[in-house]
Amino acid sequence: MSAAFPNIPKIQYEGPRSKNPLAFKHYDASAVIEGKTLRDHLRFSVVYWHTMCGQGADMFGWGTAVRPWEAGLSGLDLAKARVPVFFEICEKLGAPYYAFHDRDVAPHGKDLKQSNQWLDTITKLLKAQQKKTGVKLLWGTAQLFAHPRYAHGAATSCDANAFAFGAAQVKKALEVTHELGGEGYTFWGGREGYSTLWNTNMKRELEHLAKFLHMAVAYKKEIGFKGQFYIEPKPKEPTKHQYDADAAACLNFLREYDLMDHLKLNLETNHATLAGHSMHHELEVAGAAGALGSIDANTGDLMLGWDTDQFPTDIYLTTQCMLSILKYGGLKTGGVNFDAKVRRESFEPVDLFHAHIGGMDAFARGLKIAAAIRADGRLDAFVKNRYRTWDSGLGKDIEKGKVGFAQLEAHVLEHGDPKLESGRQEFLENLINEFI
Ligand code: XLS
Ligand code: NI
Ligand code: NI
Repeated sequence: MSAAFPNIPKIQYEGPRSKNPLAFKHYDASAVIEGKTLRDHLRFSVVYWHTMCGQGADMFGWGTAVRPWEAGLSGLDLAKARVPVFFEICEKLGAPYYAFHDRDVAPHGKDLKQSNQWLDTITKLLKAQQKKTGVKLLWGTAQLFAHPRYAHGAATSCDANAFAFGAAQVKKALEVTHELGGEGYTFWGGREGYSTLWNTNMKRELEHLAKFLHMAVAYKKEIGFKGQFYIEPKPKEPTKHQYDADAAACLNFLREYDLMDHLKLNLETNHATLAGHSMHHELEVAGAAGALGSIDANTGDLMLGWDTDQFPTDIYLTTQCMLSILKYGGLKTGGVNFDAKVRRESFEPVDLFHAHIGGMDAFARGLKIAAAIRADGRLDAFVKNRYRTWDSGLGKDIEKGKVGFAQLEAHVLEHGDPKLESGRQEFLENLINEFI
């Protein structure tokens, strides 16, 4: 098959002075920062769903995307035609990973059996392309939200038969992810939530979700899949309340149902925004709990209240992401996964390249800036100094559990008020701007 992008070369690093839109200005894959290449720090991943299946449709209009490789094709033939094109994109971008849902690589069949057969057909093609290009699978997942059978959710459906269908789909998706050497598997609760509490038994639904995940853990073990499981928080859309609302809610759920050892978090920027948090906050919540697994790198629009899945280009955002990621020891099995789509107005194939190049460069800059801030040391030193009363004497005794209220009262009676010090927010914001 001829290449889908004959006029687009392999994207090269040309440095910050380059004016070539099809070149990296900052992402020099083999450059080394803090002892690791940019390639290994960032572990970029391209998603199959937006990249190959996104047509630019929204609720007011049908698709705009012009995709020459799709002309005249549908069903399984279309699914087959997309595979080499997708890998050409990953290869030309030099992205080492990809991610997919079962039902975006292969179509829905008339029943589970046919869907599984079609998925097997495409899995063979994916495997061959992985081998040919060296692109690897970051994570797989099952699409448990598009089909009408999941109108009430999958693992949290009111109907045990829908739960069963979801389980069967995840079983197959796990097998395929394993077969393709996936380094992880993600659970995003597409419709695991409610639209109205009038018809919902929340406690029962949460218990079912936990059961579902425990079954997945058991099956993972059974087939010998060693990849990392992730849960991806999102507060709303499509339901008005999703049980996996944000990092803290996910951690609480994992702890309550004894799943902490089995899942880490896959955090998505736009979902953090919808939850009323910054991505930085979500990263710190997950990192502090030792559960920072992977990120879905995108961005929302603060003027819009839905998951716009835009490509990340904000250097403050990528700097914060990389500061937290470096602080918690870097991405291990996870990656910087572009769960992002080009705008409806950006309907040409080349826009897919501009979008990914921009995201990769933004993260490369974020990484360089974060590393420079760390090397400089002033930010860390400020924070360390801010907490110095905890490093010795009274603070240390409190942290060690050596004193109680009575001793603290005696301390106050002797020493009186604490001496107030400025938090220096503006000073620190200026300090960060030195690096950006
Ligand atoms: C949707 C989610 C989804 C997951 C994978 O908002 O971000 O794309 O990442 O199911
Ligand atoms: Ni996502
Ligand atoms: Ni999303």
